[in-house]
Amino acid sequence: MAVIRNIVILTGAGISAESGLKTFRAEDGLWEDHPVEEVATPEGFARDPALVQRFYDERRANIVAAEPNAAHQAIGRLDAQFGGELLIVTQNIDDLHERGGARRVHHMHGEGLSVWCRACDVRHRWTGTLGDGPACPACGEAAMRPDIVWFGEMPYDLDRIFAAVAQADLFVSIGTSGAVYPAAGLVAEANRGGARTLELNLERSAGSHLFDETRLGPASELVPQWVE
Ligand code: BV8
Repeated sequence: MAVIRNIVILTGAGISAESGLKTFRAEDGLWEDHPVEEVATPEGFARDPALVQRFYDERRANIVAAEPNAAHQAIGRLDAQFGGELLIVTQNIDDLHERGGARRVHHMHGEGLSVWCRACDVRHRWTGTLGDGPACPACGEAAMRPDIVWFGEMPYDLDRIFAAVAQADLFVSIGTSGAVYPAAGLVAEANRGGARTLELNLERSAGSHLFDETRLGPASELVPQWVE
């Protein structure tokens, strides 16, 4: 077995499903409640900011009320024990990885508990609501938006993420449908870099054919089994 010095983990909504947070594409998915173009695009925000603020206010309240599950905790233990390079890239906007003990986490699509002032560009940790347009604590303007990467916006840390994937010995994808790019393109980058690729998911995803191995089941069972 080759020595594993460098691991990249990519997670999606499926890892937080057992913590009670909705995924996007299940039948009760978030997108069904609100058409994507209404709530997860800059155009939607410009058209109806109050609707979009309410949508993320609801998500923020759900995040605060949720608890990390056995999958988040297993990754937290891995982060504490693994002496090599580890990057946990999450598409999720919840903070359950951090509350599960993980430290080396990158939120490539932003964070539900972070808000961003469009007037002074300062970001703030925020667990309350934005629906009534509160003033920015830094500049006093009522110009705060969710610190979320919407469709058509540039994901965060892409250079750092692609560089880590290119160097990875092991790339593990957990709980994602592989529906959205550039996140869904990372496994192809990992294969190009010579990494071993493993998918842990409830069902086969759009990218399953690109993985060396796919294990099917709930993350709360598969992830602790893989970490131990
Ligand atoms: C961009 C934040 C320009 C919002 C999200 C080609 C290349 C580049 C871009 C594109 C391209 N083609 C199209 C595009 C545009 C677009 C895109 O990909 N569209 C899709 C619809 C075709 N991409 C973008 O706009 C991106 N930006 O392109 O900028 C650019 C790009 C590169 C370089 C230069 C410029 C930005 C996209 C980010 C949008 N924001 N989230 C919010 O959270 O409200 S996307 C959102 O959906 C997630 O963050 C995630 O990324 C994505 C997929 O969701 P998943 O997390 O996978 O969840 P899903 O419900 O789909 O699946 C859950 C899975 O879990 C399932 O497989 C299920 O079986 C499994 N599961 C369920 N329960 C469990 C489980 N598994 C284990 N255990 C369980 N218990």
